[in-house]
Amino acid sequence: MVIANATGCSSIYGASSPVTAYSVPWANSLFEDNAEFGLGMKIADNTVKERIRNIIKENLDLTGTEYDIYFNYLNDLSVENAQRLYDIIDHSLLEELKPLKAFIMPRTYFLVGGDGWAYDIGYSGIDHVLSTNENVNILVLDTELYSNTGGQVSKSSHKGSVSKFAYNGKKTLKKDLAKMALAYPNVYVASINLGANPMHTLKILKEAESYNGPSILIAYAPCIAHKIVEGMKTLDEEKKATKSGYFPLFHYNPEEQKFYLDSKADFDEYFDFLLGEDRYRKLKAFNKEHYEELLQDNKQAAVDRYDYLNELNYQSKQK
Ligand SMILES: Cc1ncc(C[n+]2csc(CCOP(=O)(O)OP(=O)(O)O)c2C)c(N)n1
Repeated sequence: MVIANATGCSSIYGASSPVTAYSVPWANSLFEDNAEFGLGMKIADNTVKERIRNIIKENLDLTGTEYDIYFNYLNDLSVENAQRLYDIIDHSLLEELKPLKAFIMPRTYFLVGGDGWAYDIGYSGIDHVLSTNENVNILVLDTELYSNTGGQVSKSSHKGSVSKFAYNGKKTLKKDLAKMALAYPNVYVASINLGANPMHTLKILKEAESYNGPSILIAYAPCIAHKIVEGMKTLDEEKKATKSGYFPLFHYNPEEQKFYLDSKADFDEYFDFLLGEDRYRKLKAFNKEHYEELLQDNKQAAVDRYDYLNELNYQSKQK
């Protein structure tokens, strides 16, 4: 596995040199081009793998008793076939292959970053990656604001949320990134939330990783800038976000061309969830005139979103 990380909390807290939370090859480029950065890594890997295949094809007659190992690698780049080749490469007669040893195994690419990256500044790169058929996985850690620079409003922020540059509450609705990604029939799209459903998160991560094409996973992520009234009990807060219908779980698998809505929603708990965080609770003080209307619109958008997801789920079942 290789990670391309956009600048943000995942890179700053996750990899503050000389310590790093990442135990896999990891690199950070810029906030504005992380999708392109990760796609470039994948294309470079494809190119070297193509060279490996060409070397093998041209020299199959030199492989002797190990012919099957080379031949199987050409036919199917599974982990098992790659491992067999990897294990014998040090004594291979194909000298040209030896310097390419590190590229023999298949690799999983994850392009990771926040919503400031994915919804805003780096969106055109994300869109480009989704338009290709490359096997890369995009993981969006959705805090619904620019966390690492202190909590500025982003296109992912909800209507009525208070943040920097939106002290009176955001005037417009949250951008529906999943809906935009669903416009590409070849893209695996999912909404996940660890605290709400850990097994679902795990299943989706595995399924997206094994899908041979682009995937985008939008993961709910509580943030210190949300000012959760009960403190940073993040797993509890995640649970509430999904249970109240604020952050529904779903996935679309292009292999089956099926959409699944994976969570229920109890909208009676919606305002309890909102008012459990100062980013919504403080709106009354900052915007006496419009706070009720903004928060009502926020809830209505959640109800409409859930209805839309439910409809997709229903249509999928009819197929
Ligand atoms: C082009 C550019 N603009 C601004 C910055 C400063 N900057 C670094 S991290 C960041 C916020 C990242 O927010 P987000 O993508 O939502 O990630 P989070 O910190 O929430 O995980 C900003 C604005 C930058 N690095 N590059």
